[in-house]
Amino acid sequence: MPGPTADLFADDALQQPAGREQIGDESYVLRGYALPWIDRLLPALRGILAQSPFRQMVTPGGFTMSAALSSCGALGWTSAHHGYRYTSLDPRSQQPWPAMPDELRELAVLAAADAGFIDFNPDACLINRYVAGAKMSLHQDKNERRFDAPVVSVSLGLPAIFLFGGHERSDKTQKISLFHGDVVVWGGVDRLRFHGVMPIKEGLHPIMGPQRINLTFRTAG
Ligand code: MD3
Ligand code: FE
Repeated sequence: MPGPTADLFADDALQQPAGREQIGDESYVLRGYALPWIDRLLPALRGILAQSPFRQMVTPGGFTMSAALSSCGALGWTSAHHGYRYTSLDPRSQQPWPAMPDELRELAVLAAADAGFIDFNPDACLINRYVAGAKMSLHQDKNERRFDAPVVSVSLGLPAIFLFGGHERSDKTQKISLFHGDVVVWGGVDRLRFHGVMPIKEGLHPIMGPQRINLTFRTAG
């Protein structure tokens, strides 16, 4: 029987709390989850970037990454000719990375718990900045010391098409649109799946302007 009553009994309405989309066995998109936090997030983000500004990194293969990067928390991610790694000092300032602000940590911990990962204790938050045309090629995140902790990502600004692959680079990918305020949690069996971001389309976000900023919280050390 079609109509509104039938819709209530559709599979996804039965299995998913409102606004939560399952994209893998242990991965969820929490639509708009960060929106109530934005007014606290943006000043915190500004403070971090004043201390450790965005910079474009060069991959070990000699390519300049199109997304610019910063970090906060005890560990930050860097890339250079010798390879990728987490460091406790920002190589640019030779100072510790900015501390992870409580409101950022709280958002990530609550989102992880909502996706079933209790006791998430992130020690690194990578901050990626994409302008139009910037992308992130398909890769795995395996510089963290252990893989039992999830990764939590917060999307801000311009929309992106996220590519979610499998455990082999050649596995087919699903495309997932991510918008301002969306939070994604990946963990467990999905933690080492290949993923990437398609080139960002030109645009002007009313709050964030001509860019997308993505925060990813990890337990790296
Ligand atoms: C899925 N960033 O910084 S966030 C990255 O939107 C990165 O800036 C993308 O990939 C971005 O490494 C995607 C999400 C993400 C991070 C880690 C994952 C997705 C993941 C690990 C496993 C599976
Ligand atoms: Fe990644």
